Amino acid sequence: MSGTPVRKTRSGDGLSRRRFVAGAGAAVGAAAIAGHTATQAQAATAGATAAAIENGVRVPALIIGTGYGGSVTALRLAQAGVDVHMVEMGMAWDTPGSDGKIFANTTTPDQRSFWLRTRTKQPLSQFLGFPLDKDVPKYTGILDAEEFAGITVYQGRGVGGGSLVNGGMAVTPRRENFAGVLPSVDADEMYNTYYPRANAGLGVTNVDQRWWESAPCYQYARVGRKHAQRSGFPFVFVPNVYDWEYMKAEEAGTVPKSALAGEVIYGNNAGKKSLQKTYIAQAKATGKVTISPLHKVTSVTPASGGGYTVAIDQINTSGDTVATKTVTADRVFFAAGSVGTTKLLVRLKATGALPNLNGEVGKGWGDNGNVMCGRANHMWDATGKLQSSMPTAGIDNWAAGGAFAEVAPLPTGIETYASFYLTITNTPHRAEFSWNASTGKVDLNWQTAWKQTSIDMAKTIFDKINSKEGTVYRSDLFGAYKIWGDHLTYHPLGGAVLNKATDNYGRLHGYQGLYVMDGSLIPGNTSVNPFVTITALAERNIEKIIATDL
Ligand code: FAE
Repeated sequence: MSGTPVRKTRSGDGLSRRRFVAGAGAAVGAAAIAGHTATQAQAATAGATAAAIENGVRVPALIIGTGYGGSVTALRLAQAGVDVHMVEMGMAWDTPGSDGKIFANTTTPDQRSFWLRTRTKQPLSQFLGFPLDKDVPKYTGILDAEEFAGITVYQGRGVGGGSLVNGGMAVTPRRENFAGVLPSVDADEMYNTYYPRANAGLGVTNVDQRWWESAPCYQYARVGRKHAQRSGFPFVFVPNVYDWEYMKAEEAGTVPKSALAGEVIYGNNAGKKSLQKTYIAQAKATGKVTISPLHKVTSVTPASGGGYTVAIDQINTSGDTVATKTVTADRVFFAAGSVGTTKLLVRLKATGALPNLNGEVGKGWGDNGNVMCGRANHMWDATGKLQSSMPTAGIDNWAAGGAFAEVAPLPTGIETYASFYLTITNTPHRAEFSWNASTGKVDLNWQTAWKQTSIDMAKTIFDKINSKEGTVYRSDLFGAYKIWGDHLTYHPLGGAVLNKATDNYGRLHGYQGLYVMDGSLIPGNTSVNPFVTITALAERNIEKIIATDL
């Protein structure tokens, strides 16, 4: 008997469109069925802060962005005795909205969910043929779906960057793949010192496998394991930053549900150790770190008396500029994420603010080979009504097929019989950012057709599984009759590549005192989910910079 995508869940089987609320989570996607009334929560007013950076000040170190690279940099500089100012365009995310929660649920996006959009742009745009996106008030929400020609790049916005919205899947690449990830970096140092330091700093731990084996919320992952192994693929457990004891308590019903309520891409209200709870908390505790949310850096240029003049727009929650500030910084650390950092550098080079940046700036950008898909299982392979939004496992076919597939949740609250995957592939394609003087914007020359390489690599896993199991791909998640989620990435990497645009430690060529500290250093691919590598590389680089430059 073969499972078809729609048979078991359509309304004829007792599920009306209105009753049904679909969501997809973790490093996956999200959806709220059209017609479902979203929580019209007043969003968090977080953002205004008494400690915001003041116009005209001179600071020793200014960090642009508060994601992984920025947070590591802040903590280590502060521990070395340096006063640090972090500038973040997103909100602080420390104040509950009128529903009592800081973050919106995955299944009911509201204005808190998207960055300055009037309509949601959910990674899973459809379910059973119904479009899922809906109108929302324009607001400085948590997830940015930034559109370039041919690709939508999802990124976290707020204090904590991508750690606010991601699936917490904390994967160290296999050692044999590392030379392909960061060829100029000493692998021994990374695996002996910096990966362990990053994992400790992030609070990375493994799921209790005995609990996992019987937990209803990981039935989907156990089905994923069965199918992987029956087709001969290695199934690997991967660590996460979620607090497993909290998840067990969620299951027991003794604490408010977060992962088990499907919370992920619009934030987790409990359980996940985002950077706010790890590196940033530690950095703040030094007393030497100031964070200015809702402040966006617009320019960095050499100051006449030494250091750099940094122009900053303070914005309100509608995205309007309410004040413009100019400060001077002895050193500036670009940690605005692969897209944020690269857009700034490309514009500043082209418009004459930083003309000495080299010709590598803007190059080497990749999507970590991301492609998504779902499979329709047979009825005897139910994936569970209750699904934890935190992934715990992957299917490793990197060596043979160039694909590593995260066994991802689809936490809809109903039985869908679907298996869902975010696959990272060994794509060779790299795009370049360039300045478009006529539009005054930075363009990316990504080609839609390049995703076919990633699809072919993902198919080395899923064609085989489908053939073995007698199952089919789902074709109702990314558009009508569209199997592959090939229009997006969750993992932007590159644009200011290590040892090319910068030296081998992130110092930008052409300017003393300017550094790149984030995912833009990594040339387009990490072979697994990227944030542990971004964190470990930042640990390595800042240690060197503190030892030699300060
Ligand atoms: P990032 O974390 O993006 O931080 C950059 C920060 O800079 C952001 O807070 C920006 O708002 C801010 N910014 C940008 N421009 C400016 C400006 N001009 N002025 C001031 N601030 C600015 O950078 N990775 C994993 O390893 N495991 C996962 O399970 C996983 N799941 C994901 C799920 C989703 C939905 C998404 C979107 C990503 C996921 N990722 C995952 C990717 C991961 O979050 C991402 O690689 C890192 O967050 C990138 O870290 P960076 O430090 O480079």
